[in-house]
This record gives sequence, structure tokens and C-alpha cells, in this order.
Amino acid sequence: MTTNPSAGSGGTLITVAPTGAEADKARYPALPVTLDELVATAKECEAAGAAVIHVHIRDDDARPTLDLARLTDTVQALRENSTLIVQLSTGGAVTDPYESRLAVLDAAPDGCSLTCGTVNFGDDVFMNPWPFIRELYQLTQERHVVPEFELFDLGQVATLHRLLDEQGAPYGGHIHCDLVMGVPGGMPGDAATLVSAVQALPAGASWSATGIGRSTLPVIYAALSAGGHLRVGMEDTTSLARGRPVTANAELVQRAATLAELAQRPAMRPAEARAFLGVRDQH
Ligand code: KMH
Ligand code: ZN
Repeated sequence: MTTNPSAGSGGTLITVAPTGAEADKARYPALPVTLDELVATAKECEAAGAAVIHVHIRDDDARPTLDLARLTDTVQALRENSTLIVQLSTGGAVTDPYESRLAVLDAAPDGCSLTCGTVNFGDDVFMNPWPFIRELYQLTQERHVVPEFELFDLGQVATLHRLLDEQGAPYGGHIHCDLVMGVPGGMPGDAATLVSAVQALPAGASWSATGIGRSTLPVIYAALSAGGHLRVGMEDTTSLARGRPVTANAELVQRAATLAELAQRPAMRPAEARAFLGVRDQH
């Protein structure tokens, strides 16, 4: 099985995805939706063990937005207040047009997500046709933004191979993937599926995994045991356990860091993660 031979010191890269585009602020008051809330979250999560922040932003009414001025301010504020690697979502919300998703790179983040295919997404469809994937990938290469390949099912792994074969290596030279498991419509969040997906990844790729909702813990344990990295946050789960809502994203990061420590693969710090992922140093 491919277990990430290029995993630096052997530590665990923890990405926090604190907001997402789907969770409702009125229902989940701990969701960071303003810039101040996001910056405070970033600081707490860095202290708890995160090295990367996967960012979705909201407008004044807490609705998802890809407003470029807001994105640019967000990148700047996160850089000024943390050393986290700033990865902007190019997935946005299912309603966002392709042009706005491509324009995310104008905010000059360290990294961005790049989903490798269309997937059913609950009652919706998260659209990622091949021409869009290719254009976004070419843009990451031109702008020197490190892509993280988001994989919601096994067919998307095949598309990742096609992308690399046709378009060459990503900026930074290192391939890092994120298995997003347990989305209704995507691959299930269990150990057997995780192992199948990891076996299919390109040689030398590193990978993290995240399990949506109830699959959060099974995916964390499976990923740690298979040599992978972790993504956690309120984008993916809003409860710590049945009847225990998350009260801060840092709780999820802290739990992931504790489990990584127990697995004797402690949380990577941002400087090490930067070198590991091939991200330019902005600090
Ligand atoms: N909000 C989902 C439709 C990404 O950030 O790149 C897409 C998503 C993936 O969250
Ligand atoms: Zn996202």
C-alpha cells in the first residue's frame, strides 16, 4: 500500500476546515463567519496543532461568498495573525459559477483546493467537469499556488492521474491529496474504502483524509493507521460526539493532535508543513 514515503519527519499534517459553505451560522453559533471570528479561530487552531487552514468565507449575512476583495483581505489577515498555510477553497458553494471559482486565485493564497470530478452532494451536485479542472490546474501552475487534490470518490483518483499525465507536476513539485469521505453521493467513510483509495494514488503522493459527520472518527483512525494526514473542522462535522456540539474548531484540532500524538506521529508545525508541501514562504 502507498503510505506516503515523503512524509517529512513522520509527523501528522493537520488541516483545519473551520467554516465550509454549507453549515448554518444560526444553527451552529460556533461557526466562524466574520473575519474576526476566522482570525481568532486560526490562532486557536494553530496553537492546538493545525498547520493548514482551508478557507471558505461568508458575507455580512453569513452566506457563502467568493467576493474577491473579501478573499484578499482574508488571506492578508490570516498571514498577519498566524503562520498557518492559507489554502482557499475553489469549490465554494454548489451554486458558485466556474468563473468566480477560478478568480479565487487572484487573492494569491498559498494553496487552493482542486476537486478532481463532479460528485452528487446530498440533494445537490458539486460540478467539476474536466475542462474546469484542467483550467484551474493550469492557473495554479502559472500563479505558483500549491493545489490540494480533493478526492470525493475513486473515479476522481483516475482523473487526478489523467491531470498529472497531461499537465505535468503541480507547482511545488509535491502531490498532496485529501480524501473527502462520507459525503452523501461520494465514497463512504470507512477503513476499507480509505485503503482502496490510497492504493490508487499516484506514487509518492501524500494524503490526508476527512470523514463527514459520523464518519469523522473512523476516518481519523484509519488515516493515522495507514500513514496519512488529517483534515478536521466544522466544514465537515459539527459535533464531537452524539449530543455534544462543537463549541470551537480548536476542539476538533486538539482531538486530532492528541490522536496523532498517541500514534507517535505528532502534529507538524507550519514551517515544516510548508517545506513538506512545497509552499512558498510568506513569513
Ligand atoms: N462546498 C462544497 C460544495 C472545496 O472546498 O474545494 C465544495 C467544497 C470543496 O467544500
Ligand atoms: Zn471546502
